[in-house]
Amino acid sequence: MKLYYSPLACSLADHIALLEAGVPFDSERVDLKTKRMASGGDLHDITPKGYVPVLVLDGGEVLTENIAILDWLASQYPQLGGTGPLGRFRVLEALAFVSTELHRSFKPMWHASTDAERAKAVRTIGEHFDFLSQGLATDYLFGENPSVADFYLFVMLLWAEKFGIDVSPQMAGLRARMKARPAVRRAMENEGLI
Ligand SMILES: N[C@@H](CCC(=O)N[C@@H](CS)C(=O)NCC(=O)O)C(=O)O
Repeated sequence: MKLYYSPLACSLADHIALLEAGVPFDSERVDLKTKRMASGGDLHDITPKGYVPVLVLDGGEVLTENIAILDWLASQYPQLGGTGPLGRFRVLEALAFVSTELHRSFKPMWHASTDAERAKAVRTIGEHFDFLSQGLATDYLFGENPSVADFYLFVMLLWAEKFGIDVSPQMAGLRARMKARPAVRRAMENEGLI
């Protein structure tokens, strides 16, 4: 398997998942502005979508879209997924929320935008984190072990930290617990974040 990633991009969730699973994999860094890969190639040669994450499977199939990649990883390494009859769907529900609500809300923070757009984004992001905090009584979203949804949420919590957005004690606690995990430290070291 080979993961194409960019430091602190949403592909960090997949990077963490692979290291948490403890499986061998290759990875290659991509410059998102130029689409140049560390080896010198162009990301468009791997996928015409031109964004990360991209996971190339051992059979050569190219998998894109974070929800699909993370769900596929959880299907291969069940310790990264949910449990019980609705387990997979609760994790997918959380992945979709993180992707289509939280991740999308950060766009004005990363791209050219007005002060008003950024202020609105900060409010919306805060509401989404508060929603996830409600009733969160366990260390991670689905119990005492993290799932792929926690890995994606963690990236959003790192983005909140980067942009100085306050989060609830529950979200701050989840972020701190994630940061303390050896696989998370390794992923962040590999990406040059620590
Ligand atoms: N729909 C994609 C979006 C992924 C995405 O937004 N990737 C960002 C990094 S977090 C990216 O590569 N942006 C560069 C670009 O779109 O040119 C997914 O859910 O995987």
